[in-house]
Amino acid sequence: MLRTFREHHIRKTALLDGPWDFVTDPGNEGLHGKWFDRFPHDSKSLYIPSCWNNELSLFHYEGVAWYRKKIRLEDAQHVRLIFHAVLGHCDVYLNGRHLGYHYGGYTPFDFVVPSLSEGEHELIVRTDSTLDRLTIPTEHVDWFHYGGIIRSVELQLLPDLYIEQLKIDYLLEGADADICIQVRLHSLSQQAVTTTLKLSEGGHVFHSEHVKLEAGQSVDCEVKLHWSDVRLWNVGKPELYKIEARTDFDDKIDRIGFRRIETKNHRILINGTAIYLKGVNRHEEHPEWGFAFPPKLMQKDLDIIRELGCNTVRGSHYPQSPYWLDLLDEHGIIFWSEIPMWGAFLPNETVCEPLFQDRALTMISEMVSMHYHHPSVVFWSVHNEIDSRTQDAYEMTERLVSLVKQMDTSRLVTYATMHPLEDVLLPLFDVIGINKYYGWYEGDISGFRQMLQQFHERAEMLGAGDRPVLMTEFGGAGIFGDVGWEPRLFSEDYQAQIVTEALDIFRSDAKIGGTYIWQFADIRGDLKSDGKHFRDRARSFNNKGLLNEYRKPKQAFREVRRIYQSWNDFADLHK
Ligand code: ADA
Repeated sequence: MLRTFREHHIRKTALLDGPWDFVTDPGNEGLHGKWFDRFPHDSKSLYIPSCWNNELSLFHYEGVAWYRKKIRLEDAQHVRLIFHAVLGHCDVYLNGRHLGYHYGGYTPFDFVVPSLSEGEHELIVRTDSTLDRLTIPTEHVDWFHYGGIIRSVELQLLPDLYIEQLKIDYLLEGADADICIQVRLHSLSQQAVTTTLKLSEGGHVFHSEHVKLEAGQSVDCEVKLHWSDVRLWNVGKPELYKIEARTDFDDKIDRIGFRRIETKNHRILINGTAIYLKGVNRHEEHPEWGFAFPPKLMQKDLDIIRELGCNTVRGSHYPQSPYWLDLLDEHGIIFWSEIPMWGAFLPNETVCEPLFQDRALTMISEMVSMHYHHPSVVFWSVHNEIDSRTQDAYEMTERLVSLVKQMDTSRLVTYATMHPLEDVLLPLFDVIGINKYYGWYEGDISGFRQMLQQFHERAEMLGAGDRPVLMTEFGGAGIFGDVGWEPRLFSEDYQAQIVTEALDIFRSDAKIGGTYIWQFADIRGDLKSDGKHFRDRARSFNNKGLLNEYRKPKQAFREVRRIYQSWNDFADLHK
């Protein structure tokens, strides 16, 4: 299940999920041995989507693995293969022919194969999950190094003339929307083709035209409209519109919500009303499924997050599933989306590398395209905890921010800094996120007060004093079940104390616009006996979850629920 609604009624689509042939290639022999043409006989069967590390004996495997699926076509067809997410490097081969390469992890890529003959075809995928100094994330990252095809693979049968893209933009004035809909049609035909193009919403056709395409041509159709009195999407009050583009041969449905995003007096405004953000950081990860997170569990995460009283979630630290965002759209919950540039130990030389920057730019562009229509997305974040004190970081960040602004001017661009008192990037952003762990990694909890006071002065000095500031990470580890009388490090009691006292400090600071607790649920960590990082990750987990990894609540969950449920969603603008 990719979305909570159908994206096509006419176009034939099928998920290739299920058993694939699978073989690891620890010696990286497959390319030389032409495994894309001669798949090894000693493969096993692996269910897709999944992370291979969740299989017996493959827990620690990081490296190359090959997958094969045989597909059968009843007739010759134009075929589109969509890989909704594959971790790391990925090469795709069809019948021995290289279709293409993709680097990434959490965003889709696709291949169109015109006129594929009837009969059986062999689809082979080579993936490489190896992390190094130029991958995103790099090898030093605080989550488990999973590998695999983590989201569905989809097969679509395309007509000669198909809808390549549907893009919907609008400008809102009160409840009046100036809408611009772009539909890109592409022809795979040898002859000229004509079609009607109809646009509709809720069964009501509001635009119809005839379009002619020459052989092999792409045509962009642009439709401008003015709608009055639209129902606005809002926090806790979601209103959604399904827009359908339909030709004589094909269709594409997407969903939008009308809302205006602004900032004022350190606040985030939705439709002119200031919202106080009550959030958590959520990894889309589970010990049994890794990053191949099933929709059923997304529903459960949503229920728990609503029970907690949250009105926002930070998708730490990578683009999360469209299905998850559909759920947030449907419940009026704000989402922070980011790319997996996780920087706590990122050397400056890496930041300067063109390959590293190009990968980040591609990830941003794919993230923005994938989540473009979700009304829940309010923040695009370009990195987390890089060394934000250097000129090199400034130059790279300028490139990343300007790409986001080129692609989308309707949302806020942000990041999370771990160097709030030395950071040189503040003026580049619409909103500033601060990650700090007083009471855990440094000093005691009251340290937040002094840090924030200094931060606000510095932000003012750098010309960024008017920006909303969000506490994007804070917290401490509590091992599930370790409850007692004394608040020791790693006890549920001390974790609850850190989080509650910190929330109290932030709420009384008029320049803080909201809080994202680190973190929603415990996640697997990447620990090595000879590694120098993350030595405090007991059980090989990051234990700062309000819930454990199986979504059982800790004491901190109950405390935060009490606090978040007592706070209003709306904030005072005049403080
Ligand atoms: C960082 C980081 C998180 C996590 C956290 C922690 O701020 O952004 O991914 O590693 O620290 O638990 O230490």
